Amino acid sequence: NNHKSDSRGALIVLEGLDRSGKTLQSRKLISYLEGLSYSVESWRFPDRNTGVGQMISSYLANKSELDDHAIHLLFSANRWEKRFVSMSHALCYVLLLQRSLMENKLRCGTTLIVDRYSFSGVAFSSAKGLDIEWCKAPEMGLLAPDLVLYLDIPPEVICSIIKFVVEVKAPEMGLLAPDLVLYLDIPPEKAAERGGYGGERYEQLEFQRKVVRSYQILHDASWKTIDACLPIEDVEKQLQEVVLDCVTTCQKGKPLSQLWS
Ligand code: Z5A
Repeated sequence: NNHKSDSRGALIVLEGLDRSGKTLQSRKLISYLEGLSYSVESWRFPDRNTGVGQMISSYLANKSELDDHAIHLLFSANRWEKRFVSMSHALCYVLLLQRSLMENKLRCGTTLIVDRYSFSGVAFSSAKGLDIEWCKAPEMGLLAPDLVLYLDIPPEVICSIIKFVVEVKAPEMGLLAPDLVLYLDIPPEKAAERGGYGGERYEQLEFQRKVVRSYQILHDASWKTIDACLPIEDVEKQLQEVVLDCVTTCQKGKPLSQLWS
């Protein structure tokens, strides 16, 4: 599927209230795209498998307490962790122009279906009363070093790397903006009727109503809203249509952009 040099995978995000069907529909989208022979991967936030993710998980399960600002920053850190490119050698790192794991995947032609992203971060924390601009800030661009040199290479190689880096354009530093945000729209009351609701910290009707209001503030014309109360197959069909369109556009070389830049 990856014929042109600037062809790439699409960054597709599913957002919505708890139990709106994001996980179910993410899985279905993955099977659908795989069936069409696209390279596709499923990501989700929070990623509970990392050290930061485990702290988040314990907080959500009411097993630990954290200041609202601190947990917001942990959710954000959980996304920044995905920028990390695990390389044992500085030369490889520099040759990849310090791209994040996410950017590398996209540029290698893999479409990412992401179950929740920065929009959840801002929607849930601002629903608690935190300032929305403060909530957006850690998603926009932490100061990152221009270059990290591992010290496991001979000095003469380091010199040639430094020369190389000075000559290449500085990479962008912020988190990537999705190519498509799919908002699975469901009234909080309906979501509460679905299986498994009520176990975690934020699964309370009154709070979920506030989250809806926060999502409404974040929502822009580029988002695609789907009625998540429709039968599963109908939601699936609508998602397939817009996702395929987006994947095709990205294959044609749509440039990547930074979130809220
Ligand atoms: N959070 C945050 O505060 N800051 C952040 O930065 C991030 C997240 C990223 C955990 O997220 C919490 O973290 C979340 C936001 C906050 N808190 N809340 N509330 P999570 O993603 O790990 O967990 P979740 O949102 O609670 O996901 P979920 O429970 O897995 O919901 P879902 O993925 O949207 O739904 P589902 O599992 O696909 O479906 C739920 C049920 O509904 C299931 O039985 C389905 O079969 C059924 N279903 C789905 N679609 C339909 C339709 N169309 N009709 C009927 N039944 C359906």
